[in-house]
Amino acid sequence: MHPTQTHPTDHAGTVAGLSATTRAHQAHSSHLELQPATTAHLAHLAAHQAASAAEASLPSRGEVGARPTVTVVVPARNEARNIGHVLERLPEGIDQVVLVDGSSRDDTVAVALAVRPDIEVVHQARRGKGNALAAGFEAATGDYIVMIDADGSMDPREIRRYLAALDAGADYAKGTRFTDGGGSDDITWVRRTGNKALNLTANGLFGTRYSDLCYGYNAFRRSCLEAFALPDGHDIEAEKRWGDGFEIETLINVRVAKAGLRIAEVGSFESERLTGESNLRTFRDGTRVLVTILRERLTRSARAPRPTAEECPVCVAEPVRSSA
Ligand SMILES: Nc1nc2c(ncn2[C@@H]2O[C@H](COP(=O)(O)OP(=O)(O)O)[C@@H](O)[C@H]2O)c(=O)[nH]1
Ligand SMILES: [Mg+2]
Repeated sequence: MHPTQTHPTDHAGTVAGLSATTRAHQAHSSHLELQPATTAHLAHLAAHQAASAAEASLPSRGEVGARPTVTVVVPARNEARNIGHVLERLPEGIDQVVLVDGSSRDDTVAVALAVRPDIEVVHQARRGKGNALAAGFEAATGDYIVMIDADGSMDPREIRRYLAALDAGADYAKGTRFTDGGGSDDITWVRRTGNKALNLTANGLFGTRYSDLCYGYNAFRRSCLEAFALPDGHDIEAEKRWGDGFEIETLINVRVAKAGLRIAEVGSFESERLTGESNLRTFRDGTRVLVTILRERLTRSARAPRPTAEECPVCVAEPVRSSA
């Protein structure tokens, strides 16, 4: 269990040009985090911090250790026509951007390097978005790690909301299309219904209150990587391993909850992918998600007692829904 703690050198606290009111609120918020706070207080706090942070770019890095560093991991497979749009919209001040190329047959890598010459290109050993993310996380050096798709469906400017949620005390900031500040132009009726059913199943089995189990725009403290316990992203194996496919988000969500980490939900709007076709096959991948939920439930740590709201205030018991 992580202790409730303050983060004196956080993003919201170091964004240049914040108003005096905001600074006063932040001083108050540091105090609040030491108290047995109610989830309502914390929800209000996170929303306020998110809104404040949204007004500015990320702070420049400045002195080493002045604030948590940020890595953005972008899995991409044949996204040459979309990747530039995403990279151009990343907020300034990101410390590291990792592109994980899934053996693209188009110019994804060349376009990414042209738009962002400092991007680090990583190759994955096996197939699938999950394997791509595992390989990307291994290359990530940031204190905070953001995962965002390359198809243009997720707005990079929302990254500030996620970082504000981490600054407010969450270990894991989980994007959701189904809350205030969220929505989707990309999800079909079948996928929405399947996601809802899988979401209910996971919540029932793990005591979580996720509202969007299968969404891939999330951010987390690097300390979460231990709880993710993903298969080695660079281990060359012929067969696909659990976690290598589109079940990756579910695997992460469930393992974070099992580890008792602090989870905040962050409203996010999903647009249609800019061009091209989704790689996801609804029934094949939906089945993998369901099997993942059941497998995770059968492992021993799944029966660990859930943290109470007091032990884990910004968490699965009552997710914070930031709006920015
Ligand atoms: N590196 C890599 N990226 C992938 C792979 N499969 C999907 N992606 C990327 O993962 C993101 C989400 O995939 P997408 O096809 O849009 O799925 P959807 O959003 O669920 O419809 C996109 O950026 C894809 O390019 C893969 O096997 N390897
Ligand atoms: Mg997509």
